[in-house]
Amino acid sequence: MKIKLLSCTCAAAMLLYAPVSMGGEPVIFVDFENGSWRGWEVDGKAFGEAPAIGSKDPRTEFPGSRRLEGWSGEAFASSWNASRGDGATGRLISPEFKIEKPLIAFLIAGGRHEGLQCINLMVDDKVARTATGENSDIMTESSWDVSDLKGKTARIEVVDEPVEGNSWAHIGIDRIEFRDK
Ligand SMILES: [Ca+2]
Repeated sequence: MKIKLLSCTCAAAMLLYAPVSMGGEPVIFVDFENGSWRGWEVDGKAFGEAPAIGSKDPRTEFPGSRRLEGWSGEAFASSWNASRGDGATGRLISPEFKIEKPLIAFLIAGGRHEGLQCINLMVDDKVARTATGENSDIMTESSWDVSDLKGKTARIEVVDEPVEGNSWAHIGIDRIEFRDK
């Protein structure tokens, strides 16, 4: 009887604890680990037929022995094009989602070209948040506070548009997730 009571107490405690724990965990929106653009709309040639996979993918190698680094897992989005380099352009458009958590975090690398080489949060077909790389090929984490957009339907666009001179005209993105903090 004592044991039974104990197990009931534990079960009750877990039931109370579990929703809090799960509610606080980051939700991965996309990490590209399935190796496809499934669910995403892909325009142009820059991002290729599928996400880049691993350090041997030609989309990690830039002139002057520079390499893309810092992605999460194996696969990631890179607009450096193996044959056209910085000259290729294109856009990745995510499926729609509802904003439920106050932060959207992601890994980003590439050029600092506002509106041209960027990741955008689109709400009501307008750019609600945007971010660029820092002229670096090392992916670093960035995030948007979207607490004021809770309940809105949104999508994410990863943009590679022409840049004069083709300097730093590429972007890398990985692991977009929704977080509480
Ligand atoms: Ca990844």
